[in-house]
Amino acid sequence: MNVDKLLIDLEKKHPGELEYIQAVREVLESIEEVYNQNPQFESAGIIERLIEPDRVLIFKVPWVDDQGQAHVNIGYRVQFNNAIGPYKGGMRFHPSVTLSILKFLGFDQIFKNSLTTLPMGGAKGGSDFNPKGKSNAEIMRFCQSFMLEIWKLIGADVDIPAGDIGVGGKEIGYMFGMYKKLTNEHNGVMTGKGRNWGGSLIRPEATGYGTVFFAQEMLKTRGESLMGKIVTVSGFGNVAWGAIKKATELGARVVTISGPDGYIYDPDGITGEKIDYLLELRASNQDIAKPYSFEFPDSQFHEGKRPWEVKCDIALPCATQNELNEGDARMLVANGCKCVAEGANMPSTPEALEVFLDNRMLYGPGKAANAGGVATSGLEQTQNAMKLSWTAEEVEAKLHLIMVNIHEACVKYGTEPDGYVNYMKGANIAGFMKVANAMLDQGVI
Ligand code: NDP
Ligand code: 2IT
Repeated sequence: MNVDKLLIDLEKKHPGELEYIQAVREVLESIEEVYNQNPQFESAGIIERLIEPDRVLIFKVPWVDDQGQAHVNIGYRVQFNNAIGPYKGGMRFHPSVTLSILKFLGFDQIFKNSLTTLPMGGAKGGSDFNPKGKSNAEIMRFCQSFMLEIWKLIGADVDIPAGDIGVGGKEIGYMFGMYKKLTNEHNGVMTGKGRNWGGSLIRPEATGYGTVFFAQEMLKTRGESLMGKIVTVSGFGNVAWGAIKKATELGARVVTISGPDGYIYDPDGITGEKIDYLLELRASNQDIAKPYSFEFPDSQFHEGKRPWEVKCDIALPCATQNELNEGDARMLVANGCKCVAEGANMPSTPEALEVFLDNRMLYGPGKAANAGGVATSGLEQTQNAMKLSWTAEEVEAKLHLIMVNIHEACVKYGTEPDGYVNYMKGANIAGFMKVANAMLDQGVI
């Protein structure tokens, strides 16, 4: 494999798709050595076939607001690869959504889903629709219009969407309702469903819990734990919320959260009633950081800034892609941070990654550290197929085991001659090998 040539060709075919190229580059650079040791991959064109999505659906989503005004957004579903199982991945509703962002997310999802050990291929979808400030009726009409296009492409054994930024239980409910109406089938076609109609317990918390379990495993390799550690978290969405809950339960103190408007530093720790207050703000689609600082005066709001300047032992980026750059990474190192576990997808820029690796930090890349969300989606599918539901304890125990196993796979493939574990390389190689071998078995299709 010639990484430079592959990337030049890809950029020519897809000009301006920066996030997609960034995600592909990281994987190609990690797997180059093992790929070249397996000539059967080259002759079967595995990498050329893997870096292009199987198909992309792009469509118009017309909807009407509460004043009777019509609007149009763009909708997408990127079905990337289904070698090891049906297409699986979330939906993102955010004004920043582009095809490039959904292609990077769908591409990374292939390897993440492979790491979970469950039979799931990679996909992603979404829209540039902004749910912020919209009424429930507007969100419902949008979700229904969106589903009117994608229902033909998805199915419980074909492609199983779920949540991501801007898509939680409410949006899944509205989309599922329309799917049910169109097909007359009530099945596991989406995950993240309500707990009364097929949703798994622990799914809302699962990504954040899994990220903390992954951090716990990384810390163990250096004889450490979360007890007494200071943790900085970015975002305050589904992922950040779960991470804060679990980190606090394991004895750490979480001192930051953030939104696009800035971050909150709360030296006493973000726990209990403070979390309830944040959830209320989120449920009403409001910004969270500034109101929090008014409600809890011992905290400080840092407008327009990111939380990586705060001294911490562990950093958990849980907001969005490229939210932690080289300068932020250097600041974390200078402040004594030893461990970064990514709840978000690709939150660290390539330059930031270099800083983490050069400084021999415990660095858990998103496709390993946030795989607990999709893994629990997989567990939801299993419960749907078996037509039963597991208790919260059962689901959490399975999630925990999956995260421990993902950590082990990263150690197996990512340990360098001096003993340092490059989890990024380990995750990419472990995820890739399974998919590549499945593609070999299934012929050139
Ligand atoms: P949510 O919509 O619940 O939360 C997103 C959070 O990030 C919010 O706090 C939001 O702030 C903030 N945010 C969003 N966009 C930006 C931006 N451009 N700049 C700064 N802050 C921003 O999404 P999730 O918690 O589900 O997702 C967070 C990350 O985790 C994403 O990278 C997602 O891909 C990843 N992920 C999600 C999984 C899941 O199961 N949901 C699974 C694995 C990974 P505000 O609300 O104020 O806009
Ligand atoms: O990025 C992700 O792994 C998700 N948004 C969750 C995907 C899923 O299918 O649960």
